[in-house]
Amino acid sequence: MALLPILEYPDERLRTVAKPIDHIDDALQRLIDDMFETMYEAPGVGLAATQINFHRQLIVIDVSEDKNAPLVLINPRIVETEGTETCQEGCLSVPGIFADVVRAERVVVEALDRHGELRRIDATGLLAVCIQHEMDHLAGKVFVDYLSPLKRQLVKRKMEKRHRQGAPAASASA
Ligand code: GNR
Ligand code: NI
Repeated sequence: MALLPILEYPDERLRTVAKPIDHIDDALQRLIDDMFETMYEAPGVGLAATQINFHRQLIVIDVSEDKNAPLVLINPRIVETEGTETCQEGCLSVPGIFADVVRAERVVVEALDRHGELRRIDATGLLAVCIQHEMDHLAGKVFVDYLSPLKRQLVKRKMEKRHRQGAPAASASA
């Protein structure tokens, strides 16, 4: 197992649109394990492959209290949404920044699990928020894209200053 470096905003590689995964092999299983290790260590409740500079449709999530409910989503597709909800979000690629984002309150998602089995997940609460946040990453989007241009500029300056000062990647400053 290994900890993977997490790309930080405004890194242009976070804008890459992920391609579907066409076969699940041993190398992918190892990558999934490394993504979980990286996510748990951060700590975070989700991690999209985009954030570790792997541009395929792969997400790991665990929103459980005890960190014992790992969820793998390969080639996820939202098949139903309902309502809206505002949640304060953070992101491992934008450490130390938190802001309200409006998203669907409920999403139904179809995705392959790590064994290639098609799963249907009916999500509300933090899981629904997290799935939408991670699927945005796969589409090259970051949650600060939902902020006003002024606030986003402020976040960009903060992050660039942080990088100039040589902050280690993925170390939260909150
Ligand atoms: O760890 C995370 N917490 C979180 C909190 C509110 C809304 C979304 C998230 S996802 C984030 C991890 C991350 O950056 N995933 O891409
Ligand atoms: Ni994120």
